[in-house]
Amino acid sequence: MIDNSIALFERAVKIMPGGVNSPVRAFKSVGGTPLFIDRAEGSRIYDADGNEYIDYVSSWGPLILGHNNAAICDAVTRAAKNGMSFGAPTEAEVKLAEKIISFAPGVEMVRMVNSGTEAVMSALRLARAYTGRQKIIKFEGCYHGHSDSVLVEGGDTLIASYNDLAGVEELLKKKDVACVIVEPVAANMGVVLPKEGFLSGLKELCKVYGALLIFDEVITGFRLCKGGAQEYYGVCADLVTYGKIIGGGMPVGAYGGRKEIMELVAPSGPVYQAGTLSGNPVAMAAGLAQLEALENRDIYNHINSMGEKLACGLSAIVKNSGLKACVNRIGSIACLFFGIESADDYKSAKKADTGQYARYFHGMLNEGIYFAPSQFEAVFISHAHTEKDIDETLNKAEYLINPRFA
Ligand code: HOZ
Repeated sequence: MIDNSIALFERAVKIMPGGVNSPVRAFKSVGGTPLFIDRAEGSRIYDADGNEYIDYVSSWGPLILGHNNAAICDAVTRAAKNGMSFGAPTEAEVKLAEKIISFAPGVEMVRMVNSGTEAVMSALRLARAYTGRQKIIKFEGCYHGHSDSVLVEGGDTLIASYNDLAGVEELLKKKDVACVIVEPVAANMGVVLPKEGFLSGLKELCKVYGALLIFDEVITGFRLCKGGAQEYYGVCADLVTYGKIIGGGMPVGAYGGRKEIMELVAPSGPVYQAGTLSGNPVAMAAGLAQLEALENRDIYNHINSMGEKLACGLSAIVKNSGLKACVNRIGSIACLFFGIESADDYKSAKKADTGQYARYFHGMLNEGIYFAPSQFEAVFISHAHTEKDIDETLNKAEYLINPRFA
């Protein structure tokens, strides 16, 4: 029974576009009524009708420690009691910046902003100023927020295919390019992993052609390991963008990189960028509490092994059922693609059977398992997910994905 969600959605569609504040939440690609969430704890979320679910959305990635983590909640409560926003510098932002710099290879300076969209928008502007060039290269299927340059094709935005170094070089040869921006692990076309040598190849090409390399680590930052994709793949980008992943659940973002580049940002340089809520003390407190917790390697051991258990279990289930499907996974991020045997770029990922995913999504939801309401999103495992959660999820998936399911 989801009567309260249905009633809330009816009210919401009258006053908000599509009834939501971010499109994927509207369940358009899977059909049905979006669940309105009331509260969450650990690995569980509870909807407005009191139904309980094991949550694999994890607020789209940032809740590495799970919902309502005690250390983060305490830090947020303490900070909020001291004032919600000052529009002035605080110790909290210095501490979080120091922590990010100590975790992220090659990042010598950071600027806090409020979202990944803002971080990317600002990093692109900075790359253009640094190189004196206008064009950017982005990859088909990679998502970098909703600013104009990264949503369009054409003009100053050149599109390459993920994992295709030759295609990138072609573009770099023809045009004066300011930067190449990439999700080091693509996680907005489902999950698509970089092939061996792809990220280091991009670094090399950028060096040869005088462009900057930007890693959008909104998803991978601090989740793959402390140093994010840069450390995981041993490739240092020139600039890195972060979003929700540094906020422990609060709205936040940041971009950073080498000092000589970052010093072009106002007020030390001419690239203007500002924001009243940038470095907000409550968001900084949440982010700092999360990053401090991530000093403990056991957290990564746990989320990665739970990720492996879930992904291997799902692979085995689809294999035994005779369905064509594949699971892409890295650490605690995964995606089950229906209808295809592999996905290594946007074109192959787009061939996935979205109808079959929708049936899987609703079947699992009915059983109390909340996966992302789109084939082209990811599963995120948190430190709060237990072996029991994963076993329960796999048992339910095994029951659902049988020969009749196809
Ligand atoms: N960019 C997120 C999906 N990849 C947005 C999801 C949301 O919060 O609705």
